[in-house]
Amino acid sequence: MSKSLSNIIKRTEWFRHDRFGMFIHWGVYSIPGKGEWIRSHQEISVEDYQEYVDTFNPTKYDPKQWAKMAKEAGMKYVVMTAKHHDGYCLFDSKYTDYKSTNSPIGKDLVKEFVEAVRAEGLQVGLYFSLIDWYHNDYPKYGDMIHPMRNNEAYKDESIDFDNYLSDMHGQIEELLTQYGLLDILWFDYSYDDMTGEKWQATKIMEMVRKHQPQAITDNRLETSGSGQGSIVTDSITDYSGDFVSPEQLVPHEGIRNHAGKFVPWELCVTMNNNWAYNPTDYLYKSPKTLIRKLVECVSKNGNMLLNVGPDALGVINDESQYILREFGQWMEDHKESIYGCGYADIPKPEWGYYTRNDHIIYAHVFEDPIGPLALTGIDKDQVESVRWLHDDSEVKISNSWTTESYQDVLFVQFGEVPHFTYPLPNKIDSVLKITL
Ligand code: H79
Repeated sequence: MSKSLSNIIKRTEWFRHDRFGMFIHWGVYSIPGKGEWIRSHQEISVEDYQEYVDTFNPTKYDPKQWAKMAKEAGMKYVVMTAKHHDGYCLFDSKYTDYKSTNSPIGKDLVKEFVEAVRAEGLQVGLYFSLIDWYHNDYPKYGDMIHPMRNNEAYKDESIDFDNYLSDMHGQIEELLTQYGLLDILWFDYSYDDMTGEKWQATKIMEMVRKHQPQAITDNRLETSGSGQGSIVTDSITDYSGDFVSPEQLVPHEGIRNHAGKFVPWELCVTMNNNWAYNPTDYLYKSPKTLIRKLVECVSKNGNMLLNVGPDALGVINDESQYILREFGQWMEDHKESIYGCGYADIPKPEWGYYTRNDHIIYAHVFEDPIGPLALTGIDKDQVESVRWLHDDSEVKISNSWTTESYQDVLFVQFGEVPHFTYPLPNKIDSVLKITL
């Protein structure tokens, strides 16, 4: 099974079109509310973590509500943590007792999730941790990140890593066979020598192709959120994945392969500074900042997967809901400049970003101009019309700056558009639709 970038490009067609998705980090760790790394950060033993496992009872779990919020925000796909590094499964795995069907809630939460997301007409994905801090046969002492990395009791422990792999593969196969069609498998993550064939990644991909040939995968069977992997090289492995997954960082010029061709990529990003629920973390990015980041990703041929961390009961907090609603309002008027759009192949203008869909260029104007605005890089003679995207009103092409040297530059002059009247509303950016 050899892979090429053109296969990847074909497989990811819907993904590159849709551009915007929701990430959900949720599990037993949502109870202490200090993020999903709590066991590692505080070096908590399995025994001490058990109180959360015993009390996990998300009585307000309503994935239909989550899916609705995602849809109303303009998101087109949703990816949830079926299992995070703590090893706790939100699905009914026969390879472990550490699962939600054994909790007070007693439900297969993944099953309800995938059904709810599909019912909203969205694509559905599952996050699966390659790392497992619960399994007996996962390396502990001396591992970079394991909660027991410093615990001498595990120093001379012998483990059967093949047994771990067999259970881990078994769980992946359960997800691939018991939850209907999956659009994305989001594996997380490779580090140190824990990468590629150490996970028996070829075998994992054979299972994926056998059961879910349409599913796309991230690149983390090979790398972490700061790596790119073989997808950008001229020797793409079977387990390169279909997209690069930069974590908490927007690549400064998109992501291209060795030959200069763009590869699919997806920024995953938190609203505050935690993936899973942490009510003491108030450092939310503003809706305006996040909307601009989505635009920036699209302008560089990338996607954005925006995270929410519901609380232990399953409730998405007010701050996150507010951000989602602001996205929804902006997307209602401007989605045409996001879906199906990508890199415009025009140098970035100093006032914002261009996105493009074929013969239509969208100018995302981040600044209030004084006088005429230069739509730099666009051939004046090719322009058929310039309109505001939100109301289709015409924008005047300006003749107010016509010295010799600027005759070829396309200028527009904004009139009395509401965006620029006093008092300035806290409005997110408007978009010009330039038809060639
Ligand atoms: O699921 C989310 C994270 O839990 C997981 N990937 C996203 C999608 C993830 N978080 N961090 N990482 C993966 C990379 C790990 C970075 C580390 Fe560290 C730096 C591990 C050790 C040093 C961060 C800082 C975690 C511990 C200290």
